[in-house]
Amino acid sequence: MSKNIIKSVHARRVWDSRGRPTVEADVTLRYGALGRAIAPAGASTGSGEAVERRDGDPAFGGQDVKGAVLAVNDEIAPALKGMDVRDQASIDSRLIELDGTENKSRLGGNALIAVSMAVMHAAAAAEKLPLWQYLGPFQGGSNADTLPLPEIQIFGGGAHAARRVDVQDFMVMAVGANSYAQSLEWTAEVYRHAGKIMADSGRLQGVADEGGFWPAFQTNEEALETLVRAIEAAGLTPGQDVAISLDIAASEFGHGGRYTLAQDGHEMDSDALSGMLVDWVERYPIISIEDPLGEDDAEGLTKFTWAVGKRVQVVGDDFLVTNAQRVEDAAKRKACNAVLIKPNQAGTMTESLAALEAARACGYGAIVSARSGETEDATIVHLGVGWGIKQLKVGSFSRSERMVKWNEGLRIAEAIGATGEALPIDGNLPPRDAFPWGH
Ligand code: 2PG
Ligand code: MG
Repeated sequence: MSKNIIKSVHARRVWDSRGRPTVEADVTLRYGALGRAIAPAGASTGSGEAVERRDGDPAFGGQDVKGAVLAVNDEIAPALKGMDVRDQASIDSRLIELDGTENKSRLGGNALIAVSMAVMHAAAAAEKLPLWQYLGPFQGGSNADTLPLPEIQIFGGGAHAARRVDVQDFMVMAVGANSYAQSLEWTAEVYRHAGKIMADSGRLQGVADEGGFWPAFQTNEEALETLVRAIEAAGLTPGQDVAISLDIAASEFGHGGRYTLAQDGHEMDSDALSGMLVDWVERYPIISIEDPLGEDDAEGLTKFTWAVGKRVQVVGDDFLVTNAQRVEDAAKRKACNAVLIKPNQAGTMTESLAALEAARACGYGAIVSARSGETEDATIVHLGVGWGIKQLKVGSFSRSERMVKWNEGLRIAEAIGATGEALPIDGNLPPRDAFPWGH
C-alpha cells in the first residue's frame, strides 16, 4: 500500500546530552506519515561496535557529523526512496550493502541507526500505532503486556565521571516492586536518599554524564556501601526490595588480562579482578554485573561466569556489542549469561533484533540500553516493550534525556493496563537459580 512507501529521507545535525553533534533522521511516507529518530553516542565504546562517523576537523573537537548527515541526504535517501517501510529487513540490508564496510565506517553507524530507527517509527506512524504496539504483531510477536524492569544508575563513574572511581555504573533494580510505576517510585526514594547522604557528608558535587551522583569516594567499595545505606534510608530492604547492579566497564581500565584500578591503587590480573568482584557479590546484594572483565578477556569472562553465573546476571556489553554471532560464540564458551542490546552498536534495527533472537536461542537474558550520550529520543523504551525485552537501562533518575525515557514507560504502562495502573513487572529477572550455567 502506498501509505507505507518512502517518499523522502532527510537528516539534520542536532545536539546530544553532552552538547555534541549527532544525527537526526526523518523518514516521510507518501501520505505524510513521519518517522523520526536520533542516534545516541557512547563514551565507553566496545571496539566491535558500528563506527560513528565524525568529521575530525577542528569544529566541536572533531565531533561534528556533517559527513554522516550528507551520507543520509546524498546517498541513503535516494537508495531508500520508493521502498516499503514494513520491510525493515530489506531496508536494513540495503543500508548495509550501501555502506559496504564491515564496521559501517563509510556512511557511519550514526547515519545508519538514525535512518533505520526512523524507518521503524514511520512504519508505526503509517499504522497510526505507537511503536511498542506496532512492533509486537508486525514483527512476528504478539502485543506485549508487561514493562521491562528498570535498571537505574545512582552513582556514575568510569568514563562518565572523569574516572573519579573505576566502576562505571552503580545501579539499582527494584526487584521487589510489583509494577513499573512502583519501581520508579522506589528508585526515586533511593536516589533522593543517596543525594542526601552525599550532601550530609559534604560530598555532593553534582551529577555525572548519565545523571547519577558524582562519585566523590575514596574507593569503589565506598560507593557500594553508600548505595546499601541509601536503600535502607529509603525504608527498603537491600536485596529483597531493591538489589544492586554494576557495570564495571572493565575494558576502560584493562587490556590483555591486566587491569589497573586507579582508585584503589591496584594493578591486577584477570583472576584477581574476578576474585574481587566475587567477593563483592558475596558481601553486597548484587544481582547483575556487566562487563566484569575486558572485551578481549573471553577466558576471564568464562571463568567469572562459572564462578557466579548461577547467582548473578553476567552481562556482556563491550564484549558482545549487540552482535548475534558474538552472542553465539560467547554461549559456546559459556561466557556471560545476558546481553546488553544497544541498537547503535549494531547499526541497524534488524541486526539488533538478530542479537536479541540469538540471546533468546542461547538462553541468555537481555537488557535494552541507552547510551551515555542521549537525547529526547525514547525509541529504546518502545523496543523494550514491543520486543518483550525484560530489562531497561537508560541511566539515572535525573536529567531530561533520561527522564523522557522513564516517563515514556509510564505512558506505555498506562496504555497497556486497562485501568490505568501499570501491570506487574512479572518475573522479569529470572530466579537466581535459573541462570544457565556456573555453580
Ligand atoms: C554502558 C553505557 C551506558 P556508554 O557502558 O553500558 O551506561 O555507556 O554509552 O558510554 O557505552
Ligand atoms: Mg556497559
